[in-house]
Amino acid sequence: MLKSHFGLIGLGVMGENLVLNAERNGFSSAVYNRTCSKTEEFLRGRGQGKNIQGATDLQDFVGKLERPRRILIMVKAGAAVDAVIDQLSLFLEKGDLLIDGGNSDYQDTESRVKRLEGKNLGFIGMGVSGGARGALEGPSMMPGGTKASYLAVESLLTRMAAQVEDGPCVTYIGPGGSGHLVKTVHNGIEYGIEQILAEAYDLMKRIKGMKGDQIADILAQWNSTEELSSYLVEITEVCLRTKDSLDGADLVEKIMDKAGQKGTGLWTVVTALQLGAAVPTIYAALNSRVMSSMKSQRIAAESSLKGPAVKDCDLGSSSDAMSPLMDAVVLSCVASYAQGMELLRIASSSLDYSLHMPSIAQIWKGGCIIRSRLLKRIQDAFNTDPQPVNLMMDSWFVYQVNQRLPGLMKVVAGAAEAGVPVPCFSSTLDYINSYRTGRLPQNLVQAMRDCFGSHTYQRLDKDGSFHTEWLS
Ligand code: NBP
Repeated sequence: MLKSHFGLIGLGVMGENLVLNAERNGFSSAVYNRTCSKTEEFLRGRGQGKNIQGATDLQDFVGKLERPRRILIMVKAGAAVDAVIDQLSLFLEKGDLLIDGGNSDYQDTESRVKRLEGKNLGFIGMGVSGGARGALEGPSMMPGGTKASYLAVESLLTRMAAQVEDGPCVTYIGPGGSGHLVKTVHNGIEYGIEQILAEAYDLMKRIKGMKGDQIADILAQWNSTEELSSYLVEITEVCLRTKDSLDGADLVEKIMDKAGQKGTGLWTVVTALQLGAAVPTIYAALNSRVMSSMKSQRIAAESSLKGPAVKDCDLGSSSDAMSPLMDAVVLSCVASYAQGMELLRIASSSLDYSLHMPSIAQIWKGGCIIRSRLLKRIQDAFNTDPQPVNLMMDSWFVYQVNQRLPGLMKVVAGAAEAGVPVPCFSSTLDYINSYRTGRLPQNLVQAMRDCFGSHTYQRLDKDGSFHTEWLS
């Protein structure tokens, strides 16, 4: 049998769809999965009649690939990736190239790139976004590693990727673990937008008493606007319209209100804290998932900790697309992107990644979970100024903030009076209010620190470090 162009290890949801994508684009493929029965099942099912051959062990798999070998690893992130690399390395030869397409920690990727490039093997750490469907039809891909390794797989990746008006949704991200860092931050932004839409749903449901279809109608209106047209708004509308086949009621109302928060969302926040980047909207989304997991405590507290009775407030009406609520959603989404981009800008400089911000916005415009029309505005902003201090200072975004801030304030105030939690909306409001305040109260924090710990402080009116004997 002829040797295959491309190899894939890990026939999970993503691997299966990615190999079908590669094959459809003209790359004959070989596949291997730790549990052999899955490989057989795949070849008898979706892989049947395709230019895809199966392998029973890693030596057999490597032997089926043309040289230099190009192998995509799609297994669970963490120890499984190292296990696969270690076993596979025994059979690889100089010039062969591995791509880890899972959601790996960018610091693990940093060390894998060094370890494998040191053995004359190429290694790319690549974020892949788009879920099962994106993997099959065209995902957004974020490959990092050496430029030489990227060039060796560029034609494969550009053909597999989603396409938008200005090109494929893949580009060389940068050295080391940069591809996985960018994917991590992509997922942090995704956490933010998901929570923002959940808060909007909760307010419409609890304060206005709206049902799934009525809320979905509002989302359909939002999805037709430049500011909110996006994949996540689109699928949220679908989720809200879906009925339970058992009784025809809204299916979302039957789903347990608990969400996990390990992996990329957590890493986004930890990395931001380590690098000194402010990501309060994204952090609020992560924290909301933590709070959601305390289901039994929340049920117990419901009867003891008394808040106000839920009462009406001005969220707008269906005839104006719930205008103040839309303002809150738009500004919170803008804040999620702005915070994620700011984190990437700071990481790029701290880690020497030389990230090209307009290209990152460009490859997120299609294929991935956070794709949206807003990303065109973000791309334009970074094309105008590749290193803006903050996306919100671009003229189009300045206009959005100034127009929509009163709406966001109204919604946060109304939610507070009604006792309904809106962590992303309120964090966004604090973020914007802090960012636009020339003098914050940290002068008093510095005074306290000097008072109890002689930490010294700086003055506005003269240079140097100062200490006062506050308690004498
Ligand atoms: P999973 O994350 O569920 O991983 C399943 C695959 O990992 C199977 O092929 C399994 O083999 C293999 N595997 C495991 Br688990 N431990 C292994 C080990 N020690 N050695 C060899 N193989 C091992 O699959 P997935 O959802 O397709 O995700 C793959 C990667 O892509 C993950 O890092 C994920 O975070 C990332 N990702 C997922 C999505 C998504 O929407 N699902 C999107 C973007 C990225 P087995 O069959 O023998 O158990």
